[in-house]
Amino acid sequence: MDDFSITDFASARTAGADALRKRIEHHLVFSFGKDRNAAQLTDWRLALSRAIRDEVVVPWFETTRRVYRQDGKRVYYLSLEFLIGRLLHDATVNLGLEDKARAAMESIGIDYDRVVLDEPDAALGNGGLGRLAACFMDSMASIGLPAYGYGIRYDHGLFRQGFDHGWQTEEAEDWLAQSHVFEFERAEAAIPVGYGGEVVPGSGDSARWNPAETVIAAAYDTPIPGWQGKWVNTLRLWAAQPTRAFELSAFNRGEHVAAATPAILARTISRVLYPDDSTPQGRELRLRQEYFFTAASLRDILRRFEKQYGDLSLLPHKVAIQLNDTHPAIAGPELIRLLVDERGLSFDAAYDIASGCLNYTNHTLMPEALERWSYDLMRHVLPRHIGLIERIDERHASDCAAKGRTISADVRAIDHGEVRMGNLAFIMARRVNGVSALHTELVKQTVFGELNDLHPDRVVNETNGVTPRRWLYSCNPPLRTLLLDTIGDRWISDLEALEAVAPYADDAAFRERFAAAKRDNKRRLSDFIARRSGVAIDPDAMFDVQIKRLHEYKRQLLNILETVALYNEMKRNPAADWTPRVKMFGGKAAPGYQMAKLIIKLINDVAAVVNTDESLDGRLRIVFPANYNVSMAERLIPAANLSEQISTAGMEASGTGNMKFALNGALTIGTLDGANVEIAERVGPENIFIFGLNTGEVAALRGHYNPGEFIENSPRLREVLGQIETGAFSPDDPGRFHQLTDNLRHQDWFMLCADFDAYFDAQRRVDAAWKDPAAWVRSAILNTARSGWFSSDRTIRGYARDIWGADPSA
Ligand code: 26Q
Repeated sequence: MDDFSITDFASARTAGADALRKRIEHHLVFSFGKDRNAAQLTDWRLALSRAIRDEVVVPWFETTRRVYRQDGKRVYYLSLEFLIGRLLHDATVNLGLEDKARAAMESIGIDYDRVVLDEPDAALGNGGLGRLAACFMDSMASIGLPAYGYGIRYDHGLFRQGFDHGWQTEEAEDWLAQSHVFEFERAEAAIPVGYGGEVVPGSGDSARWNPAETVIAAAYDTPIPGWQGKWVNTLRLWAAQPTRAFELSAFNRGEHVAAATPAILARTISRVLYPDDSTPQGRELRLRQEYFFTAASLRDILRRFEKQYGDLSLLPHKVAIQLNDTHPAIAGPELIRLLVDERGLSFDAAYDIASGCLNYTNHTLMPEALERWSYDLMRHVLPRHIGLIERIDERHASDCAAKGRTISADVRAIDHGEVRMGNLAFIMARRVNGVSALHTELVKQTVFGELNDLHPDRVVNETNGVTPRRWLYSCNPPLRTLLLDTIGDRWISDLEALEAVAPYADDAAFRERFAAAKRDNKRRLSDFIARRSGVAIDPDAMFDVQIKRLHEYKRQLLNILETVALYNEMKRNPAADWTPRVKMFGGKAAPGYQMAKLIIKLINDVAAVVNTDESLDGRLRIVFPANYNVSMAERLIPAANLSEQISTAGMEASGTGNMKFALNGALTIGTLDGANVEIAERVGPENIFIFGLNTGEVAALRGHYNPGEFIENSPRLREVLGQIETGAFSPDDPGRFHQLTDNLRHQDWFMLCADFDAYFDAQRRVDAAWKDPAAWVRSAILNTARSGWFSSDRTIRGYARDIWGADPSA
């Protein structure tokens, strides 16, 4: 069939704002059944979103046809998290429809910006790993790579955070309440996924698995248009549904609840995103989630492959699968299972094919985040897979033996009654990558040291990046305009072109415009904070921002301790010329993570004291707006002057917030950790504030670390700990924070005490630098100019070249 004239539909991209307006009104009435006069803001948003979605469909079809014709390698990105945030503005911008959408909405009498802000965030992730997946989706479409994202369509994304007297509260998030207007339900693409049951040996290597239960994975597709809308990829998210077999007999007996129970249990699988809580509760559900989306995705991938090609040995030439951390690592045994049990291949042939397709990205070296499953749980939930994992382990051992290498228990996928997903992922991967240069070295030297020795070409580095479309063009209109005026628009699709603004750092007029753009953003943020938190802040103060998941290794605690020390100095010496600062915090603690929740309470308690202390003249403010998410990051980052990246060296795999801040002209105060190292190399030591122990020093100190010595030698730290311990910030409950302070005094795994003085001194260097506004702005401009390398377009080209062997078309 030809294009049945879909292209005859008037496209708003070629027609005027009028055509778009008509399409919006059409959707309001015919898609949502609303009368113009009764329509609320949300109705208009839904109608506009549908009109924008319409514009994606034709290029989406065209992309699909091109990919089919080009006959190249397809890339599949499997991730338990996609933290995509709001979609409407992103899609509008990428399609080049922003001006028309504004005009169309204005002619209707509605403010486009209000419409955009009405959209709830799709918070289908916890943090960096999920946001990276979202940036990658944008980049893969923008450089024209045939790619599919696969994940779970959670009913409830990451919880909504509130504060009750400074304590974190959690409420279910409900992003689907008003329907997800960008998606297309694909009822025909549903896939059954089995659990439990028994395994009957078959002929050769094959077996027949008779699962005890089956759930249906229902497909929902969200088109992802790249920059300028020329290429549109698909994000396919799976929702769990019961099989059609309705419990009719139970229902007819009047047992209505019993009849409904299996359906409820089936749907549980895609009910909620698991926060990184590392508690045993719900471990089985998490394993079921991992298998659910991995199994559905692999079947889908094979189906698409077999529609076009017959010969399964071609699979590694046509399919590259990226495992975003170990969460989909069951893909190894599952792909082998499909090839052996359902396609009749031998185990060895299947192993070779599967390990030619799979790749694994490691995002953390923290022992508690490395996934392990008990052997018994795995056997209970996935009885066929446990046997295959044993065979994978044996095959790997015998391959090593054949090369004259003996292996230790450390590299086994199964050991001590546990399945180690990191080793399984590594063994089955063609390539394994770290997410920054430093982290990649640590991957090779520490957790995967022996595996790296056995397979020295397997580990590669692909330093993370961020999409410039969302993290500069969309979130920072004043700076966008200045850049367009000054150096044109190449940077939007080739971020390293920002280098061309570096010479303007010495141009006083440009510096003034750069500073004005920052001030604009700060003023807008100040209004938002006043509305949200009721705290008045001075837009001319330094905005010092730490936004990220609450975690001990990220050391928000170090930041608040330093804030107290600064407060003490200001009180002791009120007449001094203190740099006015607003300390901003944002982030959620996993619901089961008591220490992290206590740190939130401490920050809020300190804020209550500092913000009401009149003697400071408002020169120090602490704000912690609740419910930090992608949309809040889009407000905070463009307004930041100082970016806090202060993890214990060796613990932050990369960081990506650090890149967003630098790109938007904030200076970093940070340790030599993760991608901070590479940021420092690029922006230059004079444009960044580095402090504290480095990775080698942390490792050397670890064996004989005694935080008491550091406390003893730091009068400031001693004073701060004493205040917290005697209830200076919690007079109603002086012992409230003893867990935090006891830990610092006697254990301090994250070495806050060791880094405290260096951090305090670095902050004073920051204060001093702020006193020379021209020099500060110069540094800020150079941060922007030299951050172009941190585009996720560059990262994705690296993956395509070094890992996937796939060709971008642009
Ligand atoms: C593991 C086991 C059981 C339950 C949950 C988990 C789990 C869930 C989420 C473990 C880790 C995560 C998320 C990790 C994450 O976001 N890592 C971040 O990834 C970014 C992208 O590479 C890096 O920039 C950050 O440094 C890293 O912390």
